[in-house]
Amino acid sequence: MRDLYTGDLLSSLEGHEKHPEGFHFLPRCLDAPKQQLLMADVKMLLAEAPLFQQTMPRSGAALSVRTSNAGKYGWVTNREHGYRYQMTHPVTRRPWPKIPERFLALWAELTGETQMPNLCLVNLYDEHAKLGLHQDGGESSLEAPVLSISLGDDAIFMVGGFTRKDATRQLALQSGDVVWFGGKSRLIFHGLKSILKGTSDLLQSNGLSGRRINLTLRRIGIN
Ligand code: MD3
Ligand code: FE
Repeated sequence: MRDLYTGDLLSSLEGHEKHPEGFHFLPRCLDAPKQQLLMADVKMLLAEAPLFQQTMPRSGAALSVRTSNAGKYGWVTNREHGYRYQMTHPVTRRPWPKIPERFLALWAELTGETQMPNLCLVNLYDEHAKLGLHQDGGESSLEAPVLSISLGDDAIFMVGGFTRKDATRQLALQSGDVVWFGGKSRLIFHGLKSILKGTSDLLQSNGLSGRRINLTLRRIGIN
């Protein structure tokens, strides 16, 4: 692991236009009609697997985002059991719904991967929601990329380096933006600083409370 913290990847993070190796930012990748189709899928998904409140390991503090999942696995956390992947919804105890076909088609088209993701995390942010600087779980397969779709209000995202202390730069994510990244860039610290309330009415016009939805597709390997 150590070698991931050194080398030219870090210096490549310093320029504002530059992104880390393996990091692809596709601004306005999805037009308004495509965003509406994705929202229709999200609504069906949430009807089957309602949003729930996650809590942090140990402290039990509530995350400000509400969450659901689709796919074979879901990412869940609570005070008692900490972060984990599990095959059932913690409230309904049912298996997660299938990942909508449209999400899979985007994954294949944009990443060129032939193997499909088995986890789709749905994060819903209200106007005050934030996500502190963190590194995504390194236990999942690092060969597969991660693809993230932003819908709704603009957000100020923070992209750091390979240690918590590294400087962060800000990336504005708008509705229809896609970020996908693989390789070492999977281990970069990142977080969500703020939601720019009222920059989109995509959620409201679809009858959803909250300001922004992020869909994250991953393929995790659980042995
Ligand atoms: C990683 N969610 O749930 S990942 C998470 O907007 C999470 O809800 C983000 O981080 C969200 O763990 C979406 C999008 C993303 C964007 C840029 C990154 C992840 C990144 C840059 C470096 C590393
Ligand atoms: Fe993350």
